[in-house]
Amino acid sequence: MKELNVGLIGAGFMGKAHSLAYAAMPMFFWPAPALPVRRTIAEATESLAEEASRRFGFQRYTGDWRTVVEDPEIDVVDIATPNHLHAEIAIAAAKAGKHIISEKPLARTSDEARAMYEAVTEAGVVNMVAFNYRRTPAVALAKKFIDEGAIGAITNFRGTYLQDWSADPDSPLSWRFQKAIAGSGALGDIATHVVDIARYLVGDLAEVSALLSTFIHDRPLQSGGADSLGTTRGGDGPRGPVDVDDEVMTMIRFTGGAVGSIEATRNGYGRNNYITFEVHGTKGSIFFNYERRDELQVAFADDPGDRRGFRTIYTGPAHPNGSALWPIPALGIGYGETKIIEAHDFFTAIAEGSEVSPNFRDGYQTALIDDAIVRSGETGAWVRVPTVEAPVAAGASSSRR
Ligand code: NAI
Ligand code: SOE
Repeated sequence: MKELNVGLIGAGFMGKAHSLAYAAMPMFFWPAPALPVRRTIAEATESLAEEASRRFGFQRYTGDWRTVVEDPEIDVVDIATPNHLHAEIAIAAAKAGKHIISEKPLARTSDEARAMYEAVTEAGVVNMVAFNYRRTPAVALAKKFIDEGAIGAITNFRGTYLQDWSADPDSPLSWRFQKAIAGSGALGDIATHVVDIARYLVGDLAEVSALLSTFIHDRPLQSGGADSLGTTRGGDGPRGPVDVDDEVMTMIRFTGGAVGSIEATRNGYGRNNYITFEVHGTKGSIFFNYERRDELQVAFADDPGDRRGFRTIYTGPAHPNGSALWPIPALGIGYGETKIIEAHDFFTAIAEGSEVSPNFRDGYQTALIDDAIVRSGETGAWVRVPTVEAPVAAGASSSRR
């Protein structure tokens, strides 16, 4: 079985999730498309990298990500750093001929995302952006129902991503509140996942009308590399400015004519990872809530009147990727499984020399939507979303699945 050497850059929350996925992927998907070898891990310093290599099972470590990109033995570069490093690392990795998976958002701005898309297109390497929520089996099942016409022509998509980890004004000023590092706030961090799901399920967006707000204007400075995601309190120490949005709400119009809305906040007490979507069609509706991620609710117009309403399907072996996961519906999947499926699909594309989705073209298209949302928030006007042109070289077209 072919082995692929992985160089992972960034050993925080996503470093953990991706390492777990590389270790576990062949245990779930067997025979594996190729075996991931956890070769080298890079962190901001050599000592962080050394510790991460022991924790996450990597053979080598480095305090300089360029070592990974320049190593001829590395096949795959995995970018799990804060957003400001995605473009520089991905462009260098593409030039070095590496296959690349980058965490979301692909970049801070659509200009950066375009440069990344052009670099992988030019290099012809397999590329993926890690919008893993679409790999939740219930979300893929929603896609299957929609593609089969089970709920008819789509008229409305309502999506939310609500969290509360930063609702406390004394939770620390992580990199996620700094425009120079993150690019934007709730928009790029979490709304962008829902934008990806909206595109996956319904199609491309034509225009947006948005409102972005910031309610907490400064926060206590945070020490240490990895984001504490609100698990620590800053206390009375020095504070720094928040220069990104706390909250985003946007109306959307799809190119196919459907309408809808997307909302996101990280300050909604009581909501934790409340990714929801409700899709209405001419023949039925679908509802999903990630906090109950094994369930998909469906309602069909042709159900008899005395029993019409939402019914719950528990995902299991009969559903997308289900046969690789657990043998009985409702045994339950976790966040980790979405990353395992993501790693499987990425490695399959490398092994087969095919494309995977969402790829950098999708990440660039999503960045164009995010930029349009920002512009609409600034001007108060509806803003049209440009469409990414067809690929200019082999290996870059978007094939959604
Ligand atoms: P984190 O703050 O937990 O970890 C980032 C790590 O990168 C830290 O350990 C930091 O020391 C390291 N780092 C910083 N500069 C570096 C450098 N020059 N070289 C090597 N390592 C460096 O952040 P987290 O939550 O892991 O986020 C990383 C990326 O993943 C972000 O783009 C974020 O948006 C994305 N993300 C995606 C999620 C998803 O569900 N797909 C979930 C969480 C984050
Ligand atoms: C914080 O809001 C965060 O870690 C996001 O960065 C991720 O993308 C999301 O999946 C979980 O929450």
